[in-house]
Amino acid sequence: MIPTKLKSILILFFSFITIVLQAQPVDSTYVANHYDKSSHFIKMRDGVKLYTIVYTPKDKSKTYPFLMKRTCYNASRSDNFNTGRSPSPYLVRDGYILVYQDVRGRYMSEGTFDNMRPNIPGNKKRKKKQIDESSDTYDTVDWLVKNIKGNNGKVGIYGISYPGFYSTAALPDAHPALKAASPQAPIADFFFDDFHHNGAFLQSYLPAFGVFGYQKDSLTKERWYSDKMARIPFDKVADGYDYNLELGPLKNATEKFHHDNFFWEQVVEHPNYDEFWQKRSILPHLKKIKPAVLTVGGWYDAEDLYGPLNIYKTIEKESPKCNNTIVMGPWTHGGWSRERGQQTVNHIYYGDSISTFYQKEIEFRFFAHYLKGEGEMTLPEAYMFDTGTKEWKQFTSWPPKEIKPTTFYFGENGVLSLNEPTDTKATFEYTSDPAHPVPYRSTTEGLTFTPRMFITDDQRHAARRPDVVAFKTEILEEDITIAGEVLADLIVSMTGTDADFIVKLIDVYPQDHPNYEHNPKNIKMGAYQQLVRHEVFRGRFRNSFEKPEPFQPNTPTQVKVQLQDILHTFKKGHRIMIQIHSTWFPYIDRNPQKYVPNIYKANEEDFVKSEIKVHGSSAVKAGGDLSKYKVIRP
Ligand code: PG9
Repeated sequence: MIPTKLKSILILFFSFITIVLQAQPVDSTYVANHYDKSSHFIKMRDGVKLYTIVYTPKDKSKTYPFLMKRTCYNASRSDNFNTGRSPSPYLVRDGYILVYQDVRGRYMSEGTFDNMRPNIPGNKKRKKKQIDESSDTYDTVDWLVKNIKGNNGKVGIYGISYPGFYSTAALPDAHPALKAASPQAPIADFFFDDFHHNGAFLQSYLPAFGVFGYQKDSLTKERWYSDKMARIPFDKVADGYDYNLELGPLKNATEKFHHDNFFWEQVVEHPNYDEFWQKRSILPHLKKIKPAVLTVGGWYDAEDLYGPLNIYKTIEKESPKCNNTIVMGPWTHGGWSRERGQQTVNHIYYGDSISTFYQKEIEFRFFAHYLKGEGEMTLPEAYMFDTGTKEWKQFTSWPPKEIKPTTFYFGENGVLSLNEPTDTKATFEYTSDPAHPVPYRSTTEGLTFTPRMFITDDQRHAARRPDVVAFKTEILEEDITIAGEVLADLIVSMTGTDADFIVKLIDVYPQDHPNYEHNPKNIKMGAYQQLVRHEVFRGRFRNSFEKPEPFQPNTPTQVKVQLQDILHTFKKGHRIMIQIHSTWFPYIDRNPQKYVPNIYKANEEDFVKSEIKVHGSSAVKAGGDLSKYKVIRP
């Protein structure tokens, strides 16, 4: 009989050993001891050579599948293992042939770079030496399986963010050896992902254009962005709100930062969803997909949330025979690739070792099954984390068919009601002034490369402004879970001829809510108004993203704002809040509110105040599959 005290010590010891073995990061020493590194210039069908790094396991007693990442962020940086830019420690330790490739026109590869290079449908490209990311992946896979010794003839591709797009672009007309793909936080369409949301420009992305707007300009193995980034005074600006307001209209940014940037010029010259953007969306090409697909995203990903949700849904609809799974967890952009122990977003705590769970129990099993034939494939259709109850849930479909939409109505005195209002003639008014825009952060923030931590911010700073209308439910007497899409079906009118509409879904904590245990900034959680989901819609695109239209002054007009999906339980004792306003700065650029053909070229005098009304017949539909609500999409 083991004495209790000794038993506790033994349990503690073996738990520690388990944690150490599990979490043991993979560093360059491990890689050097277990893998041989080689580099190659692989010739594509048009003769362009792409720089490709290959790590093959030293243990030659068996064959291995490939795990490949194609990137515009410098393949050589991926050498730096354990930084989230390489496969998880579990995959590296299990043994794969690891491949990293600079995409065409980037770093060590030849050719010309093109953002979200348009896919050329059909696999006849070979004969005409036509190229796209699908054909470059096909030619790379073909070369790898024929030239790298010790492979088992199967290839997996993965990548986060832009590499997530390249993982998705590999799917149309995929090489037969490509058996599994994991697009993670993938970009699907630059008019709805990253720096555009429904036609509005995310001014908080302004610096990021320094990375994507130059060809081989000083892009070196050591530095992943161009010298032009030095134009952005990151270290000299403490308050991004004031700095961007003083910058004035976006045309000043062109002169100040991006006058020689080919991508910025393309953004400025294509303010509408024209053929330039449409042909760069990967969604129309996700038909007859053969590889298994594991799409991964973060509910708090401020960069690419549209991408994972819409890639999964499009494959589900257009390629019903594809083994297609989606995972959405409580992460910011790419957060699942890093394990910090406590999973927090800002100061909201979601649990411990959530990334490890995903890496070991989901991603590892996906690749082992499809590339090594190991283990049963028992992953659910949708593995989704409820950001309210803070637990994983599994669904047989996403959006879940079993969840019926809940409709909220805007009532008098800011009441958000489940009951249709009797007086739909009520209006809720505010004066929107581009010279005094609603701050998007509740704290002061400098210049950002991309927006990130605002996504769970307290929204009380906005709720108290006269240019924000806020509606909230009574204190909930029971939990309400919203799972799926959210649509704000607004009826609005204005004195101006253009406007943006920001819609926010907010979880209002009770006054006596305890503070979180893991809360380094010592944020008080009583009465906190936590942002759950937001979206911005540039009203000129209400009937078509390709053909914008001005508003007729003082004329009630419908504007449908689709917010990206959520899985959030609003707990008993909390309230649900909706906020609506028309500026959110510098997260998004300011709408002049006087209709101009191209806001990127607007002048200071174009910016005018506007008296805006939200009409009582507006409503928000939340949860389930709202596809039957005909949101105007191209
Ligand atoms: N989706 C991310 C991004 C794209 C464009 C500009 C800035 C960021 C990314 O690829 O990291």
